[in-house]
Amino acid sequence: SELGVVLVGFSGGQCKDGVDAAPTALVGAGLLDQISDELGYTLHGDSEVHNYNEMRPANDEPHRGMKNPRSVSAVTQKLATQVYEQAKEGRMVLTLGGDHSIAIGTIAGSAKAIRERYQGRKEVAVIWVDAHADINTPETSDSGNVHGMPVAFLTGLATSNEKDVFDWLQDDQKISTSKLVYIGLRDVDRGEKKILRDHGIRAFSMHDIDRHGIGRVVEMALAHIGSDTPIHLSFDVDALDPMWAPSTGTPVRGGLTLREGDYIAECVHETGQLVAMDLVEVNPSLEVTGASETVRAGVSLVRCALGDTLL
Ligand code: DIR
Ligand code: MN
Ligand code: MN
Ligand code: MN
Repeated sequence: SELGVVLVGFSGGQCKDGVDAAPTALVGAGLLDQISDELGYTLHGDSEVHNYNEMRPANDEPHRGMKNPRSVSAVTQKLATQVYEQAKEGRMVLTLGGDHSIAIGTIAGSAKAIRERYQGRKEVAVIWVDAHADINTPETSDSGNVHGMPVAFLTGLATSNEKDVFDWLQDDQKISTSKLVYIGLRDVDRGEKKILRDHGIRAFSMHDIDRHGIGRVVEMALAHIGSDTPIHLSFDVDALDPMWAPSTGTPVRGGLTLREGDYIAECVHETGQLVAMDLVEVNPSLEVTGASETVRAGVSLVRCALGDTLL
């Protein structure tokens, strides 16, 4: 089958350098070669990493508390087009980030392409695997980092009319809160908890995984989405416990094992509904020990989502 590849060297959605080097590290670890040679995909799109940190406009003062708002807006607007162009060819799309702010673009691209593919009869669903909910509005955010806000913009819970600050995001690029499901949450801000509650958003925390086991949680998450809905899987590597993914900007203890992460990806693949995947927040420069533990985990997650089988 056909796979559109988007390689995003970008770190402007948060404050730590190095997350922009992840696509190069993942490709260097052989991920794309494995996807074509072992998993049999025909690759389209990027063969080189785009340095999106260079897109920074001259004036990028904070807006409503958001840091680098125009940079993130410009990058995600470009990504929305890139992902859309791949998806409209009927290809699955793999995006390697970069920080999680890039999902504003990738999911916008998927949402539009899927609406067009099914003439408005289907909407893309999103499975957001993360320690964090990333659903702060600019007003609820304590950090001002846009990587904590992508879901708010994508669902329309946050909007902007400011020129060059997400004013490009159209209704046909957005998703509905009823088609969103979280897995792995364990560090959710107070304002985010209220948003999740007020909008009845389906979320499986680490507590739910402890109670029901990963098998049942994935089953419930997929049941919520339904069997006829295309799925965009947005996987933040910090969903994994720092034991398996130490090199990430905001590690939180008590996370998924690598096997649990792989299991989620395998199950999403098995549905046959996967249309796009993001892998984000791998930061090779934060590696403490074991030079490529987090990169290896990332390679494994993507392979599983693309149909690598054990037997
Ligand atoms: C926090 C951290 N909720 C924020 N978010 C992170 O900045 O809004 N997301 N690290 O991955
Ligand atoms: Mn390109
Ligand atoms: Mn996170
Ligand atoms: Mn995230």
